Amino acid sequence: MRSRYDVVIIGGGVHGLATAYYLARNHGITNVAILEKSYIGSGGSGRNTAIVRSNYLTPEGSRFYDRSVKLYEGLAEDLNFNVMFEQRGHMTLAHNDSSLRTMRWRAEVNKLQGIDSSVISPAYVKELAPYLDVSDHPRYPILGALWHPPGGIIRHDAVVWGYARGASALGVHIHQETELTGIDVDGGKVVGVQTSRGPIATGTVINCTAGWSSLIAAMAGVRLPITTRPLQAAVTEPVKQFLHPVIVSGSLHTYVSQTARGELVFGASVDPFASYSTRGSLEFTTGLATHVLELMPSLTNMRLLRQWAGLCDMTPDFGPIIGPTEVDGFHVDVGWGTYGFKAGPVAGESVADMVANGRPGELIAPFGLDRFEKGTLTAEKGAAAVGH
Ligand code: PYC
Repeated sequence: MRSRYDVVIIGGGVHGLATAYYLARNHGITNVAILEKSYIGSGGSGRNTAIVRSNYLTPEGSRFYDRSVKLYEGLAEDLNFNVMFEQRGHMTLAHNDSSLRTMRWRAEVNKLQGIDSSVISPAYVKELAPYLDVSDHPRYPILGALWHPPGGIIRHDAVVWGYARGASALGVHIHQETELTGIDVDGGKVVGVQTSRGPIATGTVINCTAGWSSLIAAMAGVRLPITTRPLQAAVTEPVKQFLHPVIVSGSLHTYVSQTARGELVFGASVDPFASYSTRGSLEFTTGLATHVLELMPSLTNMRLLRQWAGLCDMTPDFGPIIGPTEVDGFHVDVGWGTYGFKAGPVAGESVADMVANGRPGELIAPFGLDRFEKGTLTAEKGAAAVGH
């Protein structure tokens, strides 16, 4: 570990690693350290359900996440690392008139941004996902769906390892098992950090964490409007391929995809309480099973193998907080709620750009911390995979 770095990034997940990679590759800034208190990808980047999409509700959200989809499309080639991105299509089911209306709204916003999204009929839903119950007698009938062909799934660990290898090859130092213990601020400006392995002098610190982002910001004296909630997920035993697209049901609080290995990966809404726990609960499993069987009754004999939780930093408007803070040199890339993994590449690219150029670019300008004072909130809740 050097005694001084030009940039210190807190968090060795996809956001921190991508930021370091683009700082080095796009801007030649290589005297960069990433501090990770555990191992790379041990937080949200290794706990999410690996879904990538850009079918958001607001123009600024759709535009932003679409850049991420584009970066994900070229990532294997860019990093020379097989990230196994499979654009199988992303289908959000509408079980009532009001969700159908939101799906139409999202489809129109998406189309205006040049994003492939449209509302499809129950017959086409059945064609794309034959195991779904599209009869008219379920408790939650399928009235249609938002269909987004560029969406899909990716190998999230490979994304982490690919960015880490790319950044490291360009000279970035990745310090695992190195915990941030303090941020030194003098006269309103960052001058260094304290770590479990000693102090580092620096004029630029970027908070790229999830789960602990508000506690880390507090070390610099910055308050963030964030509450942290667990989000649980589970995986089944592997079975023969039968489910091609990613299926989302907001009303049933669940989403499911099938990995290349054949396992079904399920997720749900965030837990209804603030916590830093990453353990699964029986309540989640029983709720999940009930909802999944309403969608696909034929799964009744499948067995769950594992369940776990990740931590989601929820903001009042479901938009992230990216940009400078009132402390000179202390930047944040936080507050991703349940959207963090899919934003990794574009957040990394944009934050690197902001640090190199000294101001936030167009794509991230709507997501500044000052919006909570100005009242210019982003309203991205309607694009959540499931209701929260
Ligand atoms: O927004 O697509 C999503 C999502 C899936 C799991 C968590 N968030």
